[in-house]
Amino acid sequence: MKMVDLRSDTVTLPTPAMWAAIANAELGDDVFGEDPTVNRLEQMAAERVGKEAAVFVASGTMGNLVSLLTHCGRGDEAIVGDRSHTFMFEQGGMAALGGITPWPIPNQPDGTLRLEDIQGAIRADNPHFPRTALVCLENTHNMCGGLPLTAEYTDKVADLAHSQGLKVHLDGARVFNAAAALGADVQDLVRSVDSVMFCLSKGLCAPVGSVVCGSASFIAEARRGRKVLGGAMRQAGLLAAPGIVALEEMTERVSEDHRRARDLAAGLTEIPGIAVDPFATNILYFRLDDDASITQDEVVAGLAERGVQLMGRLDGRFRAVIHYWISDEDIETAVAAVREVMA
Ligand code: TLP
Repeated sequence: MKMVDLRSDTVTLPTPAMWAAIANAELGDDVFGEDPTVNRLEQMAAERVGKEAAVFVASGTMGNLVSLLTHCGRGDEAIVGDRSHTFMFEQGGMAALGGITPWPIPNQPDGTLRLEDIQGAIRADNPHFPRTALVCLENTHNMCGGLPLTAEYTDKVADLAHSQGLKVHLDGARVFNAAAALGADVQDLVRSVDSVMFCLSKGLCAPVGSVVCGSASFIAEARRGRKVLGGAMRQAGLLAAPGIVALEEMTERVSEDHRRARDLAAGLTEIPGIAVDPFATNILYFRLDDDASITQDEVVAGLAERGVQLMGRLDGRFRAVIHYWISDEDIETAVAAVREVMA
């Protein structure tokens, strides 16, 4: 049985163009700075988001950690959303490996942090307190409906942070989805942040890797962070080559995924007992009505039996993520499967 895998856009396999790029990649030792394919990817990535420089890293988690280690010293504090990936799903790496204290403040349902909450979390200069060094944002926001943050909102946060001597890091794992959903230029979405990490291996369909972008001096320091984490790879052009295809061919097409997410939402909304959360990109959350006579686990298992995989979140929601390998027919299969399970 063909599985319709809606668990995540991380499950995407390379496209034929990516396989060809892997087979033909020109390679060298990237630790000597001699892998031409990695160098090209880094240059393209920096230009694409409008920053001076970029460094290729193994994963989004590594990219966020390298960025945090670069912005913050031991004992510094980083203001993060309480539903952010960095806070919830990265093993507390900033604290465990960097001695950085996270200060989680509430993510609003749209993924934003209130400016008043950020202001309230910035520490006074007092020897009792850690020093606040950084504010982290996430765009699109994974746990908050996959919703995008606008350039104007990001600018406001950056103005506030910069006025108090703090830096801003953006977890832009899916920032190209944000750009497509808002009809915005990705450069505007990241223009005011000091660093941005984006993933090649999610909606952009590459098999491995993320990129951290920022000023030349920031990236030079981030390379040291990547090295100490064991993330400096050798002939990494094998991995960078499909990343180049991702940047060249895949950033615009994510709006097709968003259209399929709307189709899925339209189908699910018709099914009694299902409520769909607000959404705008390739991530769609839905939930069972409060009086449902079926459990979350039963729904997930029933769908799997019908060839549809998705995630049941701890908070009772279901998450379906649309990606390159999901077709219109797959959306129909998914809607039909949910209808059957709910019946
Ligand atoms: N998110 C994954 C899982 O960790 C849940 C997913 O399936 O959505 N930032 C954001 C916003 C992310 O969603 C993720 C991955 C990461 C960072 C980490 O990226 P990787 O998995 O490459 O380390």
